[in-house]
Amino acid sequence: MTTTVAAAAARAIAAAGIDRVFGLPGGEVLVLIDELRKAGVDFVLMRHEANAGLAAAVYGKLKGQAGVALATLGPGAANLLLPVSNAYLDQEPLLAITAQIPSEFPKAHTHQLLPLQEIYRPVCRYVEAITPSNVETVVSRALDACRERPFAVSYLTLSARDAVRPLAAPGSPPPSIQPEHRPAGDPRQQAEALRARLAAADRPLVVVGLGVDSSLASRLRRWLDDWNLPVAVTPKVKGIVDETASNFVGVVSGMAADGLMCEALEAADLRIGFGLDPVEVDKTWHAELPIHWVLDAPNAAGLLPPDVTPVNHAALIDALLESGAPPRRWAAPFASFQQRRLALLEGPSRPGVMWPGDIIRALATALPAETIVTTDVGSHKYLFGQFWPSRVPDTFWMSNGLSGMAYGISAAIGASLARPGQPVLAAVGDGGFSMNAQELETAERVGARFVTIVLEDGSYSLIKLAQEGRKLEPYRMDFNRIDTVRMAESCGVEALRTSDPRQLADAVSRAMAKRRSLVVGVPVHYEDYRRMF
Ligand SMILES: Cc1ncc(C[n+]2csc(CCOP(=O)(O)OP(=O)(O)O)c2C)c(N)n1
Repeated sequence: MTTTVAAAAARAIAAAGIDRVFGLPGGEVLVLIDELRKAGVDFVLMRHEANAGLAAAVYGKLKGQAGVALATLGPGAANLLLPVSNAYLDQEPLLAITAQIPSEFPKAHTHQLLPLQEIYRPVCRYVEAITPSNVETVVSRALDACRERPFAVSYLTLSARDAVRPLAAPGSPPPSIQPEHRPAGDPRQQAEALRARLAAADRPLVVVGLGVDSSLASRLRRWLDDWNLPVAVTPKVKGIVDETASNFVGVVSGMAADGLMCEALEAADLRIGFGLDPVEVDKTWHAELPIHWVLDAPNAAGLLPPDVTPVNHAALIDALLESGAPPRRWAAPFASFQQRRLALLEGPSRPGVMWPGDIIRALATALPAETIVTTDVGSHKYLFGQFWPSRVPDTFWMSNGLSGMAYGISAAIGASLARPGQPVLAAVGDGGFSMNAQELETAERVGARFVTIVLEDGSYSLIKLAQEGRKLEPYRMDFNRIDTVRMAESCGVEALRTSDPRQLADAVSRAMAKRRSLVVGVPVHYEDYRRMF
């Protein structure tokens, strides 16, 4: 039997070890979905392409592969642009595949025709059409391109006509694309230079960012702990160090307590940007304060600060550990910042709502350290980003480079499918929840089990606080409440509402123990967030 282009593409995806593709179909991708099925690749049917792409990227990264998302042409491809943009800025390996109008169609055929490759190209490392003559190489090249650090997005189109054509003799192979790398310097020399700078510093602060691979966590922790170095992280690498350890200073990059974190950064007399990527930073301190950059690849958009020689992170940490005793002892130079940070979790309780700090404390007590936490974007993201005590690598997921709402539930689906034995918690606002709560039905159907906490304040609270901060008239930031509990129940998920921290902790523990999904509506007052920002 002749092999079709769709069959060859599906086999290439399966041969790369990919067992799930996330998407939403159109008639133009039916043949590819069928070939994926035959090749043993499950199609995770979702209710919006954006959610499919977000789930795919988390799934892929947790499995150590590229995530793969599939959508139809035109509207499906337009919807898929959001997670592609997210993976581009948050540096997650993602292969996006969509249909496209066959190139041989008459020029006058403009129905659903968008210049997809041109639209996707600025945010993708690799963009190609799958054709009968390149399918044998183009899929694996696209997968390789997005898995090269810094991770990126590849985008392939396949027309419904090409999908059913037999393979043709290979033409000239599509180019393989590698990101440009400046050669790394000598790790021993770089370690010596860093030692010398640390020896001269009274208040050094290591800021670990998105550019550090989580596989380095144990070596990184050994260096930081052996030398008792104060450390801060950005949200995308929460868990790479133990945030309950005594040398942990806090989370920098626009979360709660950001003013305090900016003060700490200014108080440091040596800032070591270890894999720090300014894509996560919503202020300009990364360009204004001197930073000793320790980067092993360019940052988002291919940027590397001028005059910075890349390092190999693993080799540098090894060289530091082998370089002997710490160059100096530091006696908790950020202790007052650490105390002030934790004090922000304390606050008054109001009747009928839960103080945000109590939500964190109740959940942190109820859930084991290996719990994977995902968030949406809003005030609750600032809360969890700063105060959720991450202890294990790869257990915290938020959209931060792009900072797009409605990430949490999709990310939880991807995480739960990738790590079925691990507890997963999605913390979302009621605004974001109403953008994609329907994916709770997807989760139930595909066996993704997780607990969702919906912080209910009847508003886009982060933007409402910004409106107040700018002394603008209160205008159009509140919405009528949708009943979270009934919405969850209509998707087949148990749900309850509580403003009692103990009841929250008990309900979450019970659901996790039974491996059942649960949605908990937690009323909060938007003004309480202001005390923590
Ligand atoms: C897709 C998208 N649209 C708009 C925004 C701007 N935005 C950031 S936070 C926010 C409010 C989110 O409200 P909600 O989900 O209820 O969370 P809360 O701030 O109340 O915790 C908005 C509108 C965004 N980041 N992403």
